[in-house]
Amino acid sequence: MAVLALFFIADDAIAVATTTVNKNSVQPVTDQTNDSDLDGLKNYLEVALGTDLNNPDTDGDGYKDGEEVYSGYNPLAGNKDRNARRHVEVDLAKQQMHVYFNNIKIGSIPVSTGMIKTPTPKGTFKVFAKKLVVNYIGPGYNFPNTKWNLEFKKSFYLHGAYWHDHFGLMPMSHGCVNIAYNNAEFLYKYMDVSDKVWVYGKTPAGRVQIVKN
Ligand SMILES: [Ca+2]
Ligand SMILES: [Ca+2]
Repeated sequence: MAVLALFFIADDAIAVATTTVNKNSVQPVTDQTNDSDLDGLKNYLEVALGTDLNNPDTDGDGYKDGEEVYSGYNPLAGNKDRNARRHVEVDLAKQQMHVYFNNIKIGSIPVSTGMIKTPTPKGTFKVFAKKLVVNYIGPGYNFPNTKWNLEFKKSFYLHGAYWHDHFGLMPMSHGCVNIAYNNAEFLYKYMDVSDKVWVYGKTPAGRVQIVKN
């Protein structure tokens, strides 16, 4: 009974506190979903990246903080400055790609990597070429006019894939990292030549068991 009473007191305290909070006030930064200034950048990311929680355009350059970060631009520098550290990490075991801005994870993208016999190379690489369209043709496959290609090792790309939808589920490729077109377009615009690509983990033989981070 004593424990129950404590819970009731705690609940009452929370109820009082929430009713006195102004709707426009900043929510706790531990909230992973809130975006107080509606600029497309969550509060906890604004704190981590040093932008203003209550100003949608911290550097006053006409572009919202969220727009800038998710396009790879520096939200603190103005004038479409791309001076920032962008990188991606590909977790083969989970078939997920994590996207980082100044070493803060800003999102994850489900991917489909190389199969066991044609694995995606592991290690640290840099994007060295951006190609809008590539024709992928080889033994047993022919995927012409493939959009959004980022080459990170000779003949190995992060790229859009229109011929399947097994992203986040299982390896399907001959070594490249397959991405849904909308995500591949985002990534193509986000990453610059010389941005880092880190590939790690063990390629699953079939479907992945865990798809969450
Ligand atoms: Ca925000
Ligand atoms: Ca701005």
